[in-house]
Amino acid sequence: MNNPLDTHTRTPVFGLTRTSLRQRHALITSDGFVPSQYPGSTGTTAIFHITPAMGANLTQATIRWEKGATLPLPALPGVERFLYFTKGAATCADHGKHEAGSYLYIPPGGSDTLTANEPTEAALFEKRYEPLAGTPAPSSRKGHANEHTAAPFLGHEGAMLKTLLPDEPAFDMAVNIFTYRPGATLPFVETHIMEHGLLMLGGMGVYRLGDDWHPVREGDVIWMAPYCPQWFVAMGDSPASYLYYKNVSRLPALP
Ligand code: UGY
Ligand code: MN
Repeated sequence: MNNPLDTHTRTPVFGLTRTSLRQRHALITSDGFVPSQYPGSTGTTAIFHITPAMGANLTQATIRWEKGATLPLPALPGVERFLYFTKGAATCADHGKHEAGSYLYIPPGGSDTLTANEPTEAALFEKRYEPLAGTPAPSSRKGHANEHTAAPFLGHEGAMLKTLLPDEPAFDMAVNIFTYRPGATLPFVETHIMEHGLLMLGGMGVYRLGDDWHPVREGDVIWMAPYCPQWFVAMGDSPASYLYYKNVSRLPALP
């Protein structure tokens, strides 16, 4: 019998969901995902989880391609994109082949067309690039999460952090993977100017968002606006990991 509290499987649950939308943070769970056709493509859908329509400064989406379908990413002046592949395999016209665990950074104004070699899924982060006077914008980057070494976060061996993009002034975004052993925590409640878009890659735990505590697990999406107090504890029998975006290396806007 289906668990009546299970919101992961679209069991009828009498109007219940773990999804929670607040002014400064959101948890969006897969039972409520609604895909739309990706403009300019057949066989490709997008679920836009986080967008400026909710007050965010980024877009975070899940893109799904059928085998043979293409995802057009046209050049948009000043817009940068980061794709992290979670399933399948795709070939990019300009940036080679990708598989689960690999990533592609397309710099401001860049473009590509990605064709799926099998059913494929990727997380997409998109934002308007903030230029830095005297520093040229970055060039494209690609790689695989396995090529990066995780380091203890602030010396905590239970919370291991991989940074996928170079920590260089040209980059105004970071995309990282955090992996926690069960019971490990984000060492303190962070409150910072940087914004986050986050995808739970595996495992489970409890996320503190503002003054709310949410049970979270694989597939969940979280938005944290600037200054949203945040904390996490991993639970269960296996490690919990999440992919997350943050804006970095720029001064706050002045009024
Ligand atoms: O990079 C970060 O701000 C990270 N420690 N935040 C988070 O995991 N919520
Ligand atoms: Mn943070």
